[in-house]
Amino acid sequence: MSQTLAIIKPDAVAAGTAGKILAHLEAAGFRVRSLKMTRLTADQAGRFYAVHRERPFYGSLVAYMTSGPCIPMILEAEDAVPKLRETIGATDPAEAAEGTVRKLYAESKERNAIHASDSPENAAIETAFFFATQDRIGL
Ligand code: FUP
Repeated sequence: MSQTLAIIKPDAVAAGTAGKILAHLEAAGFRVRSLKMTRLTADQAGRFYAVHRERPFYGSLVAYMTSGPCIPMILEAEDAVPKLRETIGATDPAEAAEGTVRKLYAESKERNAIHASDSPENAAIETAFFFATQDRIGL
């Protein structure tokens, strides 16, 4: 078993679809190992998406990610990182496969309902970003 980090983003929390997304992830075979609701500060969102700092959408992305609460969680499954990327679908819901979380619940390429780590290395970094050691269940 392996773990990855997901975030149900502010658009989905505001739309009231967080529970449906959680049920979708569990039905897809993921176990929730830790979960909380938090509202990111601009500093936190900026650091989380630092890789995109030079991109034109960076300011807008940080504003969106701080616009309301989000739900970071640790998910566990076999090959959790690639499995979750497949389950959530492409960044832009217009390009996401049928039945994926983003196809079903995302509003737009920016307001796209969910984040998932893109590598085991980033999963470890992003998990530590949100969860203290004692809250990382099953590690
Ligand atoms: P993903 O790994 O699918 O979340 O996508 P990226 O790491 O490429 O992008 C991170 C976030 O930046 C996306 F979830 C939404 C935002 N983004 C935009 O708003 N516009 C873009 O053109 C690309 C990404």
